[in-house]
Amino acid sequence: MSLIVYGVPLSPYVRKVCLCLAAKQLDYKLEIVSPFNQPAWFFELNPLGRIPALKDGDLVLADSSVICQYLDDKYTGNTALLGDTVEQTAQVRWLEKYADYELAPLTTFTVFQQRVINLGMQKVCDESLVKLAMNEQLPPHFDYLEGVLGHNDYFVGNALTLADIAFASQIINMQHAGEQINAQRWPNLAALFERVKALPAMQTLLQSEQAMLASMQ
Ligand SMILES: N[C@@H](CCC(=O)N[C@@H](CS)C(=O)NCC(=O)O)C(=O)O
Repeated sequence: MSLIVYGVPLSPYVRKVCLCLAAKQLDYKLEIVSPFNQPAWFFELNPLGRIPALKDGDLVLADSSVICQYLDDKYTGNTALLGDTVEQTAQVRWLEKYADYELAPLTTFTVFQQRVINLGMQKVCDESLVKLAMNEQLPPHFDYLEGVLGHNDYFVGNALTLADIAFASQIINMQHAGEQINAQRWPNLAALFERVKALPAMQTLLQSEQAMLASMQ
């Protein structure tokens, strides 16, 4: 198999890459590299030590955005994950960045970090940080994204794109930490999340993630 993803299933960025690979119907192998204890050889693939990295034959890439855009460019096949027009592609990139850089610090690096990683490592969970993220910091982002989505089924071009995948990948971490998008306040966003979560590829990933979460308790 020529496609290898390096990382762990609970990383939202690894999840994003795996969902893109599945949408492209590409087979791949996931080689486990922990972001907390990377082996020395991994720094040859990514000098920053961050997961995910991808190997496609001789090509090595790091950063989930770069990887997903490469996959979309290289394996044009059945689905265009970055939209059908230049304008759509720009919108997808913006929303992907928004998820990766505005949601991630809260959904993953605060809520998930405190409730799941810290507790799994026998460290203290600072609930005040979780509450601040859920009650004050995330709502303006959800307001914005609810407005962008409107009553559409997906963020861009009414088809599944990397924008939806990146968004849902972050919300999954929040959900693993026991939190939900309030469906009364953000009904369209909550429905989008359920739509992406129902994808067979996501369901398959979630099964192995649940097993991993259970083993951490
Ligand atoms: N912008 C990067 C972010 C990747 C990232 O932050 N990964 C985390 C795990 S979720 C990591 O590897 N952290 C370890 C470190 O920074 O040393 C991407 O999209 O791939």
